[in-house]
Amino acid sequence: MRSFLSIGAAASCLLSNVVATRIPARVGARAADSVVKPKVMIVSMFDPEADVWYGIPEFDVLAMNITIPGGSPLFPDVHCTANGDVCQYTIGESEINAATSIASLVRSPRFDLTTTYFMIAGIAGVNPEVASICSVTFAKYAVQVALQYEFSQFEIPTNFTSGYIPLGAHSPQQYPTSIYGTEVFEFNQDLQHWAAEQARTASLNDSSDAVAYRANYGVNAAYAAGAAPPAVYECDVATSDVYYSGTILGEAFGNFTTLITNGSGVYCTTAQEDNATGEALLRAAIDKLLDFSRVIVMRTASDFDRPYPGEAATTNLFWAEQGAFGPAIENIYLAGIKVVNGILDGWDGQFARGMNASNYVGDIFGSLKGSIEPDFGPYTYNNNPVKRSTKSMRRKTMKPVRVL
Ligand SMILES: *[C@@H]1O[C@H](CO)[C@@H](O)[C@H](O)[C@H]1NC(C)=O
Ligand SMILES: *[C@@H]1O[C@H](CO)[C@@H](O)[C@H](O)[C@H]1NC(C)=O
Ligand SMILES: *[C@@H]1O[C@H](CO)[C@@H](O)[C@H](O)[C@H]1NC(C)=O
Ligand SMILES: *[C@@H]1O[C@H](CO)[C@@H](O)[C@H](O)[C@H]1NC(C)=O
Ligand SMILES: *[C@@H]1O[C@H](CO)[C@@H](O)[C@H](O)[C@H]1NC(C)=O
Ligand SMILES: *[C@@H]1O[C@H](CO)[C@@H](O)[C@H](O)[C@H]1NC(C)=O
Ligand SMILES: *[C@H]1O[C@H](CO)[C@@H](O)[C@H](O)[C@H]1NC(C)=O
Repeated sequence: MRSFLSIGAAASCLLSNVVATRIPARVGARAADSVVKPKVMIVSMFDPEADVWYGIPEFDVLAMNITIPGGSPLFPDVHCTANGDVCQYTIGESEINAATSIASLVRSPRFDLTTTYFMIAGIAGVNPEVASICSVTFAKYAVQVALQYEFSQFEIPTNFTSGYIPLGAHSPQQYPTSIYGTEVFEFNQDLQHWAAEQARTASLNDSSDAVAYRANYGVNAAYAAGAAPPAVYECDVATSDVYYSGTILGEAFGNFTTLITNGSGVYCTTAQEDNATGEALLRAAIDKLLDFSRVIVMRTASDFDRPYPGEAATTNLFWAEQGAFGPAIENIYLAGIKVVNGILDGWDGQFARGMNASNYVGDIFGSLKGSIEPDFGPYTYNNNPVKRSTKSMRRKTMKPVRVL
């Protein structure tokens, strides 16, 4: 691993070709460090997701490496094109790595992210009720599904549908009464629609093993989408450090997604980071370091979250040759490049200004104080239910939350 100093020296040599997107260092930044203002920041979680962006014909993100103090020891550098327009950052897997890496990035003096589009681009498990393996999905919601009570399967009351119970509730179907703030994030739906449209122009990768495996799901009409060829979907992502698998937990977390989004979320993919990434981005957005309406969450489907009828859950997770990992990785690039190029090509006409969301964007607390009210959440904090109907009321009631 290279030290921060040597990277800084290397970067300042590279930076001698001054480019339009670079602006003078902010007060407080090291004199030798110039500030990079990316148009797009691609966020990967581990090597295979990152590698698809290296050695591609469209741009070279390995032209400039910038070490981020506080980043994952495995992935110390943000990688950028020479002109700083496109960067790629690997944040590490699971919630703690994701939150810590993003929190470090958004407060790095080496970057101005105020107009940057963040494209979270990773693989995920997929719900066969909504989509098939190798598909590409864009989320409106990210839901932290395992932020709940849990009993061992040996102690679950016989009348409970799963061992997970929302915090502060007394049964699985009850709405939580204790809200931490990271349960749900809602992203810009206009940007989600636009990104999905771009991705639909891509021709997606698939494999013969995946074709054979998904056909098994066709015997259950509820899994018709799981048996269909890969496509681009707009549906929501679950976040859980626990890599859960099987029909019962898939349904339980699907139910929780429905519950916590007041019926508007559709659980389709499961991964280990997006709510953590979302929270770190949201906190930076509160401090005006970035624009939360410029976040895209793209997940490609690398495996089914549950077995097909008749198959053991363990077979689906451990032993089956689903054949979707390679195509899902490939599809991050095939679909994602359309989104990145769309932003770059449309920068001057539209994307520099931003794309206003016609839906609420932000967290369950309404922390961003936008003009649109949250369409989910009970707005409770520390078990104190807070009724809000007006903006002025929200300001008052949200204040204690923001100082924490
Ligand atoms: C940036 O880092 C990658 C490895 O992570 C390396 O292959 C590449 O050469 C580096 N680029 C520069 C300009 O040093
Ligand atoms: C389960 O049964 C217990 C005891 O009869 C009851 O108190 C509880 O409400 C039931 N829970 C559900 C989810 O039905
Ligand atoms: C998927 O990608 C692999 C590896 O690049 C390639 O060999 C295969 O032909 C592609 N298949 C389709 C259906 O695009
Ligand atoms: C999911 O919700 C449905 C409808 O309320 C219910 O019938 C089902 O048992 C739930 N499944 C789980 C695993 O909680
Ligand atoms: C977004 O909305 C704001 C306030 O309603 C408006 O001033 C701005 O021009 C809009 N921006 C775009 C790109 O439409
Ligand atoms: C969401 O559902 C909860 C629980 O039913 C309710 O308290 C809350 O008011 C709902 N929120 C919205 C925005 O409808
Ligand atoms: C957390 O994940 C849930 C489900 O995937 C999603 O609806 C919510 O928007 C996410 N929150 C953030 C802050 O990303």
